[in-house]
Amino acid sequence: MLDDKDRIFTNLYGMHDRSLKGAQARGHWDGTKKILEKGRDWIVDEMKQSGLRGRGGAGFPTGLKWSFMPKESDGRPAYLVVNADESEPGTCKDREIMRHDPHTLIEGCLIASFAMNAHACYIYIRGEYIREKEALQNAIDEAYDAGLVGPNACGSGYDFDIYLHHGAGAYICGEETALLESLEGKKGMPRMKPPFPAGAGLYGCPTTVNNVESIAVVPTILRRGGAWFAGFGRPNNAGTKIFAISGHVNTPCVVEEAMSISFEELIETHCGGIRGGWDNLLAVIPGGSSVPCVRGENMQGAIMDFDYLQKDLRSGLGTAAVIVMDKSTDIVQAIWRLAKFYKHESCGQCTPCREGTGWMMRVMDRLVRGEAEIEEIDMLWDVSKQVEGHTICALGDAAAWPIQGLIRNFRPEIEDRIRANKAGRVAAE
Ligand code: L3W
Ligand code: SF4
Repeated sequence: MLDDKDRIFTNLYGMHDRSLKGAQARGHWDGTKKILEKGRDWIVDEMKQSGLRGRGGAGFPTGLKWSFMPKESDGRPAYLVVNADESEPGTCKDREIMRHDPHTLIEGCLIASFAMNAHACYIYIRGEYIREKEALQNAIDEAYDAGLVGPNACGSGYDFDIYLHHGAGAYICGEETALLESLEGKKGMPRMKPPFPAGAGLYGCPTTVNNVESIAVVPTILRRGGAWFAGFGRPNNAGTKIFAISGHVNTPCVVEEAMSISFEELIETHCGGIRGGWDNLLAVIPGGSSVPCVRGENMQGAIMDFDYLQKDLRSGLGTAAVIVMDKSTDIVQAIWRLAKFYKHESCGQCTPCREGTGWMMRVMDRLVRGEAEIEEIDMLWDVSKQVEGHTICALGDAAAWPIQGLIRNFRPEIEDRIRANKAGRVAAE
C-alpha cells in the first residue's frame, strides 16, 4: 500500500481546506519560482526521467510529448491545453482533483506551460462539471490575487494566463483535436492526425494537450525528483496513479496508489473486497469503458499497469477506471449499453464509425434478447474489426473493443442465450 508520505494528492476526499492557504499548508506552491529558475530543459529532462505516461487513457510519455514543442518561437504563440473533459464511463478521478485539490493542477499548468514556452493555458472542463468548475475558477482567482499566475507569475519574470472553458457535454470533445475545434468555437469534430497538436494545434499554433492528472502531478515530481516518481511501479509503468473503482465492490472509491499494484491488493485494501466474495466475481473492465472486459478469474493475479493489462490480458489501463461486475450482472446487456453509448457519441464524420457503431448496436440489441443467430456472433466480430483502426479518431476503436472483449471472453454465454431463446420459441410453437 502506498505510504501517506508518498501521496501526491493530499486532499482527494475533501477532508482539508482546499483554498490557497490550505494548499500551501500542504506543501503546494512551495519553491515554484526555484523550479522555474532551473530552466526549460531541466524540467523536460526531469519529466522524461520520471517516466510519467499520460493519464488520460493513451499512456503517451509526457516528457517526450513536451519535447515535440518548438524550442524557439517561430512567431506563433504556443499553448498548453488541459483536457478536463472527463467523460469516459466509469472515470471520475480528475473530478476529485478539481473539486478538492485544484491548486495542484494550477501550479502544474504554470510549470508545464513555462517548460513549453506557452504564455497561455486553457483548461477545457466537462459541461456537467458545474461544482468542479466553480472550485477551479475560485482557485484560479486566488492564484491571480496572490501573484502566482498572471504577469510576472511567482515573481519569475514570466507572464502567464490561465483560462477555464466550459464544454457542453459531448463525449467526443475529450478527443484532443475535437477539443481544440470546440475551443475554437466550432463543432467538436476530430481532425486528421498528423499534424499532431505540437505542430499545429489551437488556432494552428504549437499546442500540447495533457490530461488533468498528468499536469497535476508535475509540481510534486519536480520537487521530489523524477527518480522518486520513477521508483513506483515497474519499468515503463512508473509512478503513482489514481484509480477509480466502481461497481460490485463493497466500498467503491477513488484512490491514489502505486502503479503496478495487484488487482487483489487494490480491491481488498481500498474497497473492502468483492461483493459476495471473490468467487462471485464475473468480469472487470480495468480501464474505463473503452477497453475490453476481462473474465473475473483472469483478474486474479493481475498487475494494474499499462503493459500487464495490455500484453497479458488484451485489455488496457486506459484511465484506470476499474469497473467490477459480479455474477448478478447480465454481461451481454452491460456491453450492449456501452454499444449504445458509443453509437450516440459518434460524431458521424467517418463512415466506419458512423455506420459501424449503429450496426454493432443493432446486432447487440438482438443478442441481448437472444434473438440473433449464432453465426451473427462471427459477423459482429468481423464488423468490429472493420471499424477498429479504420477511423479518424479513437472512438471507433473504443466502440469495437468492448464488443471484442465480450465475444473473446463470454462467447459461451452469448451462445447459451441464443439457444435458450430458440428452445423457448420452439416449445411455444
Ligand atoms: C506527436 C506523434 N504527438 C501520439 C500524442 C497525441 C496525443 C497522445 C496520445 O486517445 C485513448 C483512446 C481512448 N507526434 C504522436 C503524438 N502523439 N503520437 O500522444 O495519442 P493517441 O493517438 O495514442 O491517443 P488519443 O487519441 O489521445 C486516448 C482511451 O484513451 N481511453 C480513454 C478515454 C478517456 C476519456 C476521459 O474521460 N478522460 O475520454 C481509454 O481507454 O479510447 O484510445 O496527445 O497527440 N508521433
Ligand atoms: Fe467521429 Fe467516430 Fe470518426 Fe471519431 S471515429 S471522427 S467519433 S465518426
